[in-house]
Amino acid sequence: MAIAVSRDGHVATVTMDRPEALNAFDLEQLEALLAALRGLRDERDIRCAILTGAGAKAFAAGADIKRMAAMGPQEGEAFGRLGHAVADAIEALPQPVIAAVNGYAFGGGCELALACDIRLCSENAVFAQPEVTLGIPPGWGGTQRLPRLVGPGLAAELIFTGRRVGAEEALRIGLVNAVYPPGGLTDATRALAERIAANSPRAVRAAKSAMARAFAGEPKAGLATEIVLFASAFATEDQKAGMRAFVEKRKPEFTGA
Ligand code: DAK
Repeated sequence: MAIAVSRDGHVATVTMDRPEALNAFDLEQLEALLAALRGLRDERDIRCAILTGAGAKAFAAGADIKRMAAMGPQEGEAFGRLGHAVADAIEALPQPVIAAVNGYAFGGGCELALACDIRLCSENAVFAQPEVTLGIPPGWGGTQRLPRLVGPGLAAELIFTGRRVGAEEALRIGLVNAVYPPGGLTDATRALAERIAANSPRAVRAAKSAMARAFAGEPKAGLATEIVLFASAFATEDQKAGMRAFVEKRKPEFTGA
């Protein structure tokens, strides 16, 4: 199963479970994740959710580049809309969502972590928005959510270069709230979730709902623009060149076509 959901008391844990591809998202996995999130929405007994990745290496290495390599603009747009729907579903869950980032969080993986309310990570976590190195811009909300979290200048540097951010830097720039040894992340995340779950669920939901207003209005227009720009990248030679190079394990040469 690509997505596993477990429940313990008032806490649900959603695990992206495709470790052989570092939990990269294909269409089926995204659909399963969306269904799992929508299922939690109506569970009154669940007061806090945790999103994490299976295995010791990755939270999620982003969208499945091997699948995306062959996509044209229409498929690209559909895939992008599904990724947006998942990120929106995380944000729209009435319960708080904590990302437990246990390794690589690249591209769409980083963007899903950005859509969570709180991010904790292990010392081996690595974050990146490497899309431009693949011939596409970020497409699941990174252009809107990363600047809000770390500030526009730093977000611009990270998105325009695609450079990797380790756990220590992630903590310093406010990308994560705390860093734990790899063996300690699960317990620490669980403890935080339980602390939240011990509070009034009604009050916590109301607080989350009110805080979402900080993300209403203009940023929604930004997200819509992002989908259109992302989809048009799938009509370019650079997208083909970037993704083909990843699949063939070599460096791409971009012409701008
Ligand atoms: N997709 C598919 N397969 C992936 C993958 C990915 N994103 N990441 C890793 N894998 C696969 C590798 O190909 C490899 O498979 P095999 O060769 O064994 O068959 C296996 O997972 C293990 O990976 P590595 O051998 O590469 O492991 P390493 O430890 O050497 O390196 C790495 C780990 C995370 C540094 C490396 O795997 C890597 O650079 N992966 C790519 C990460 C990346 O660039 N992610 C961003 C993807 S772009 C959309 C909007 C947004 C998006 C999509 C659509 N629309 C609006 C249409 C999202 C875009 C992205 O997320």
